Amino acid sequence: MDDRPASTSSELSPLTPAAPFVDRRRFLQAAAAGVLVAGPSIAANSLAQATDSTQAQAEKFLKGYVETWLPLEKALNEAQWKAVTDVSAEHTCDQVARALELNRVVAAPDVITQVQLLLQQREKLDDLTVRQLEKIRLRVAEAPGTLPEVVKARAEAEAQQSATQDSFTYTLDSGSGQAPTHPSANDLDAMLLSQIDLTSRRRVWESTKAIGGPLRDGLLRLRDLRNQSARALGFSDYFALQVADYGMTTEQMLALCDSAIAETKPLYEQLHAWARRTLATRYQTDAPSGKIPAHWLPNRWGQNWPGLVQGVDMDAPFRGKPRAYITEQAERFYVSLGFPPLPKSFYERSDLYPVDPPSTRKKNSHASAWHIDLKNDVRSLMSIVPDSRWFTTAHHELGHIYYYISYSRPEVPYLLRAGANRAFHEGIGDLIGLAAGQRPYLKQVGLLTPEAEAADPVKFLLDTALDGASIVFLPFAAGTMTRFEADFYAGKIEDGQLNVAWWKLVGSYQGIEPPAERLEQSLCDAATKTHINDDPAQYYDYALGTLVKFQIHDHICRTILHQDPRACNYFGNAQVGEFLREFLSVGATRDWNTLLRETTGSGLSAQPMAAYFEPLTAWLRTQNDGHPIGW
Ligand code: X8Z
Ligand code: ZN
Repeated sequence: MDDRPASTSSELSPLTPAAPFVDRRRFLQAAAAGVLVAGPSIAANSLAQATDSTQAQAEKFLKGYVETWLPLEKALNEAQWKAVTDVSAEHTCDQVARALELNRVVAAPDVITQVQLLLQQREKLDDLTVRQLEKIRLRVAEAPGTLPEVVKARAEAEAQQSATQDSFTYTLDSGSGQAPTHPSANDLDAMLLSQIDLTSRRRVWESTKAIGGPLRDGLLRLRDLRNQSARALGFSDYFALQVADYGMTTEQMLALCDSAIAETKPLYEQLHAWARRTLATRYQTDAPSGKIPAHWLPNRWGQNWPGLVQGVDMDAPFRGKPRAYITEQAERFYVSLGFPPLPKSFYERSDLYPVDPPSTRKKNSHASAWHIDLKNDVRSLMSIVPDSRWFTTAHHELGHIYYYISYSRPEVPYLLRAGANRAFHEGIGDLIGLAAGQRPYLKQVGLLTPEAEAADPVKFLLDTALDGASIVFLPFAAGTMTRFEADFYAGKIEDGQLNVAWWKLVGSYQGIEPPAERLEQSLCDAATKTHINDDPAQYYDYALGTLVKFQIHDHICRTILHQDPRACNYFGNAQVGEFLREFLSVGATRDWNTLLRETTGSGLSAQPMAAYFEPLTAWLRTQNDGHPIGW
């Protein structure tokens, strides 16, 4: 039974709709200057029939829009897929050409005019129609046809930035006079996880940061081009445009993120104090009394801290398993909940593994999920090696894939084949990842060593708090990343101060410091994080997705499974599957706040996440007794 009242004081700040984005003055000026000339286009006839009702006009407009947009969108997705799975000048060029072709039509000046005119009469339109028009409005601001030069320059700069990033070769100095090596991102991550010599660790960490320098100028240029697009449609900057998809302002989003950080900060401080002593013991040196040096941590950005808990070696059961096992076992979990098996084309078209030599093909090393045609062509890009991190990531990516599959049905218009919001999309796979990390399930499928099975439950909880999207992750996602991008697009960071601004945030939110001063011209540490380049101004999606994950998990455990949220088993439970499909299958046709409330009985809240880790806080306080807390 869900006994929590519908609205509790622990809910994060209530949301009010963001101010309408339409800058009437700018729009009318453009119209007067003759910029908004209707040419032959998808919208040309839709408002012509004065006798039609506004609703009928809108429907006609949407029909024409979708008919033109969908094939072009599919062609662009195909071109982008080729560009990220096989970086080449030809694929980059093709991607730019497809993007321009799409933009010319879907963000044409007359589309802008018609969408704005229709939205001015929103009270005459049904909810589903308004939602679709809103999606077009936001899409238009990505590439307004009124600024053709900017749109072209941006498409080229985006493609170039991705190509620079995805083709980057890491170089690791041996430190012993021998020739440097060229490890993959996976190799570097494995070294950060296992090496205990601090000099070697620093070399590895620094080599992971070398990618930032070549991306610096492109990022600055992209900031300006992205801002110009968004501002042309009345948004204060590009960050505000991305946040508008939640119906929120930048200030509301930052306040929401800050309150989630504040709610979990006492536990983060305890974890931080415990981790710096644990790491100091591992490296046989003194524990810092303040910030943790970045190269001490087992992740390039300190966004999670896996492998610190003794007796909880989650990688052991994966050693020696075939790499195909990772995705197939994740698929079995979804299928056990009543989701369909993945289409055959998923396995034929996805790119799931690192490139095997002798091939020299370059591909993006970060995981992603793709909905190529907004129907049943679903694919994933990964670089799976059999370990626990890729196991969690595979569940995350299949979460996106099963979301795509669930809302690809005739009742959901193509324009609304998206998550209730982007955080929902990120949260679903993480939810199943959290469920697949529970000991009863791991034991059932033979993924629990006897040692881990015997470990104190609090040790398991500790590992969950440190790893994945959880307590350690929040200050990075909701703090460092979100604040950096908000400030960056708002013009609050000077071009010559990117590293200074980045490390100030890392220091204050995460309590982490670089091993030495970071030079400004040759390095750009923010740009080492792929999302800053190719998924801009959206990282709060993961922070809010983390809250959504714990909120839904808590609800499932309490009201469907009647099991302890920290030791439960979803596997094979059809009722859990039905519950999930009910809200996944509506896509973006419903207001996300209402949907979350109907689904879990509460608005967005960090409380279920804090409650999940409650036993850990008491344990850490005892462990840290007498030691400094904070930085
Ligand atoms: O980027 C991702 C996914 C793809 S949507 C693998 N994640 C964030 C990251 O790696 O930084 C998942 C958790 C956070
Ligand atoms: Zn994701």
